[in-house]
Parts: sequence; structure tokens; C-alpha cells
Amino acid sequence: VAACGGVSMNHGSSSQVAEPFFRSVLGQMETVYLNRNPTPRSVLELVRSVDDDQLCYDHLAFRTFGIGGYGIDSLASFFLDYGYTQMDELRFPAKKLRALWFAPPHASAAVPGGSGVDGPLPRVFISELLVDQMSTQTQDVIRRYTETSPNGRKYAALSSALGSLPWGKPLSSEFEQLARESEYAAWTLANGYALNHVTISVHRLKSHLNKIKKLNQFLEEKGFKLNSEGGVLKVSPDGGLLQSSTVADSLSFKFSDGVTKYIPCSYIEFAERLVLPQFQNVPESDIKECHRRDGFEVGNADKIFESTNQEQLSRRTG
Ligand code: OOG
Ligand code: NI
Repeated sequence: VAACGGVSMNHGSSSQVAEPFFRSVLGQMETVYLNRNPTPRSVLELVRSVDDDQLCYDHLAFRTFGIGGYGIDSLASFFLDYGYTQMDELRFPAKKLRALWFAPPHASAAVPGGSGVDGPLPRVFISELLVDQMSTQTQDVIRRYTETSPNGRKYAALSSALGSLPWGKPLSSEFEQLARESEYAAWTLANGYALNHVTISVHRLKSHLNKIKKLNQFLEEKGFKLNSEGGVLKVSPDGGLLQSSTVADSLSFKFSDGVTKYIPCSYIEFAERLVLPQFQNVPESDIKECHRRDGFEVGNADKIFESTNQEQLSRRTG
């Protein structure tokens, strides 16, 4: 029963995009993210300095507007063309969001000695705002931006890799209008397809930090503020998926009316996946990623979304 990897685990679809190109696009998305967000940059540097340079990403996450072809599919096509497989849908009715996650094509492929985007390929989590469920004022703002750039949706991956919005910069009043109704909507209007977070694969770390409780404690001692919504540690009902995240960094953003404000940008997440009950007898040295709890969890995700919310950003540490 130890077998789970190998050919049978590789998803069927074949790649229409060469691996070096694919990884360099991920690398550009990561560069945009690290240049804008000092907290993820410091956390990665710190974890690498304590652990081992070969850190793995569990997943990458993006946000989109579910309207006019700008939703999940606009960005998913790049990952599907590389050979990713669409997996489960997650629904968040109260937040008026839905999400899909995508599994990477080769179970254990990594650039030899590779770390981060050169390591084993991460899962991908893409969500979308259910725009038609928003108020007419909010829909009007979102339409104004997406409709003035109707073909922008075709360049979602390019937009993410460049860190350029596919539409024009909004007015500060439009940002505020959206934020009152959905902080996710305001975030997406100002940040577009920019990487929302990368997630460190905690169980694949080599040091004592490979237990998420230890890692959380270590980061809090170093002064990093973790998202406390529903408790710092988010645990799936089956107990197998444990997640936590920092609070998003604030970025100085110049709106098109000339107003400059600090707005939420990106954060970094941590995920520990426990060995599934049916593989409990597999020797530790034989445990692979496929022996562990896969996928995502609505209850955890619902709270992780709040990492970019004002309530978490303005919270005092401790
Ligand atoms: C995504 C929040 C959910 C997860 O791993 O469940 C999530 C977001 O903030 O856009 O990242
Ligand atoms: Ni995540």
C-alpha cells in the first residue's frame, strides 16, 4: 500500500508549453511579489537561513473578477496548457466567491537541486468574485474597468508576470466603494492578477520548523503578525490540512485621481499536510507528497482570505 507515486499519479494531459519557459514565468510572478512585499521576502529569507535552501512551495494563489471572461479561466489556461489538471471547486457564498484548484502534471518533478519555483511544481488556487451578485454600483465599477480592456483577459499570465494591471488605475473613490462591499473586490481592482500569496510546504522543510505549530511560534517570536481570524492555526475537519498565514503587507498606491493611499497587497501562507490514515504504516523515509492529505478546505480558506482585510491589517500584534 506504499505505492502512490510513479506514472499512475501523473495526470494525463500533455504539456503544450515548455518547462523552462513555464518556470521562468512563475519566477517572474514571484519576483513581482517579492519586490512588492517585504514580509514574504523576510519570511522566506529567514526560513531558508534556519532550514535548508531547498524550500518547496505547496501552492500559488490568485484572485480574479468572475465577469466577461476575466474569471478563473483567464489565468487557468496558462496552467492547463502546461499540463495542470483542474481539481475541486470550493464555494464561499457569504463572501460571494468561488475557487478552483489545479494539480501539477508531474508528481515529483523538480529542477535538480531546485527550490521555490524550481522545486516540485506547486498546486494552483484561483478564486473569482461572483460579480453578478454585487450591488449595481459595484458591478458598474468592475465593468467600467474590465470593459475598457476587453481583450486584457487574454493576457492574464502576462499581466501577473509583469505586475501590470490589465485595466487602468482606479479612482480612490471607486476603490473605497468596492472595499465597503467586498475587500476582495477592492483588492482585485488594485492588484489585478498579481500573485496573492505563495505557500511554504511546511512538512517538506528539513529542520524542526517542519511542524506548523513550531513555525508559527518561531515567526511570532521574530515579530511577524499572523492572521488570527478563527485562530492562527486553521485545521481541516479531517485534521489532515493545517494552514496559517501572515497579514498582508500594505503598499503605497497612487490612484488615478492623484490620491496616494496604503492598500493591502500580498501575504505568505504556510501549509502542513499530514500522512493519510491508509499510509500510517509506510516508513517515514518512504513518505512522498502523494501519501499526504491533498486539496484545500473551505473552512480554512474562508479565514485565510481575510489575510488582506483591514481588520487583520490594523490589528495590534499579540
Ligand atoms: C485565497 C485564500 C484561500 C487557501 O490556501 O485555502 C487559500 C486568497 O486569499 O485569495 O489561500
Ligand atoms: Ni492558500
